[in-house]
Amino acid sequence: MSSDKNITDWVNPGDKSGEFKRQVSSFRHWISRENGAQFPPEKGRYHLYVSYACPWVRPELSSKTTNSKLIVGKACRTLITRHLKGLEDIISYSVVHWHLGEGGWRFVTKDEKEPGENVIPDPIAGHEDFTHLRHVYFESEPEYSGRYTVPVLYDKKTNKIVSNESSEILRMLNTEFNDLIGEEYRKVDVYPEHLRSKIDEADEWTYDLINNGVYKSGFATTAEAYEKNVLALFEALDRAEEHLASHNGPYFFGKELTEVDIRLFVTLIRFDPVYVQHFKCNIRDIRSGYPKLHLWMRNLYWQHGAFRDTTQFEHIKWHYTRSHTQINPKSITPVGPLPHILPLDEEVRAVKTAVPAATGEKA
Ligand SMILES: N[C@@H](CCC(=O)N[C@@H](CS)C(=O)NCC(=O)O)C(=O)O
Repeated sequence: MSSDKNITDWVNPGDKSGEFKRQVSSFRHWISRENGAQFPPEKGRYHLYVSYACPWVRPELSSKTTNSKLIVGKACRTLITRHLKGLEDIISYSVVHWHLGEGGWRFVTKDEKEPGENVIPDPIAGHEDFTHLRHVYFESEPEYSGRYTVPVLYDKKTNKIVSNESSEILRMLNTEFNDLIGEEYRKVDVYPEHLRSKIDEADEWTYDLINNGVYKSGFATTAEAYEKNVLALFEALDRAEEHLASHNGPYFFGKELTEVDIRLFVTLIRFDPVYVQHFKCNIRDIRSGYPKLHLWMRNLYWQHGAFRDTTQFEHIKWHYTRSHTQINPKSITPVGPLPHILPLDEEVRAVKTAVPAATGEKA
């Protein structure tokens, strides 16, 4: 990113539409099992740089779960997949500091203690002087001029970034390490052949209107851009709610957990705690406005360590409310909603009254 730009310039200041346009990822190599591949799957060779704050990331899961008012675990797409596929001993990971400041994501210093596992200085040998993720980008490409985004899949052998595109990283983790993992993990397939066209179709609208829709609403710098995007976002949430109502869960496509669950979860888990107020996505919230989505999300969270343990609400809330000073200049983090996620068998009052069957109670 050139030095005359601010990190908070999510919308190009010269862009009269006021609309946020996400940049295209620049590192698009693939780890591949094919003979002669430039990046073959190997135990211990690759590293994931992630942020617990960012829905695009994929942190790791641990067996122990902390569940207090403010801490609930750690999250993200690529990390969820890493855990589901049993790749913990094969691909290492580390987490950047939750604050996104000038110069982009930074690593914690040796003396800093932030919540969550693996929030550590850059652990790669030779990176002792790297204070920011941008140093990893420059190491790979000295002339790099884009944004320094997470996640980054990094090759420790060649000191190159393999990919900074989470949807592609997710697919690599799903299949390309299958020769290195046990049978129980090999059979986990979040992009199964028979559901591919449905997954692709769902990914398309859920990505544009929901995952990116919250950002397009929140980063808009004109009322027109905001209103257009927030209305489209809620229409898409209505569509997802109807979809779930017509499928027998617990997952988006019924009995099989797919990448649609992973991709949608990371946005919906942030919805009530952050997007409702910070990005003005407040036509409804999930807990009182979308009973099916709410139940689907809580099922993933409470029944699967891969989702729960990768959700770190402190990183999530602090990141958005204290990094986006163009939206929240005083950096005050709203306390609620409390709890950040409801237990599986509890509903907010409005839902209990309207849909008694949701909790099994009589009206
Ligand atoms: N296409 C990328 C987008 C990733 C992305 O936008 N990451 C955000 C965090 S959610 C980021 O790192 N932003 C930092 C910046 O733009 O300076 C992906 O899906 O992997």
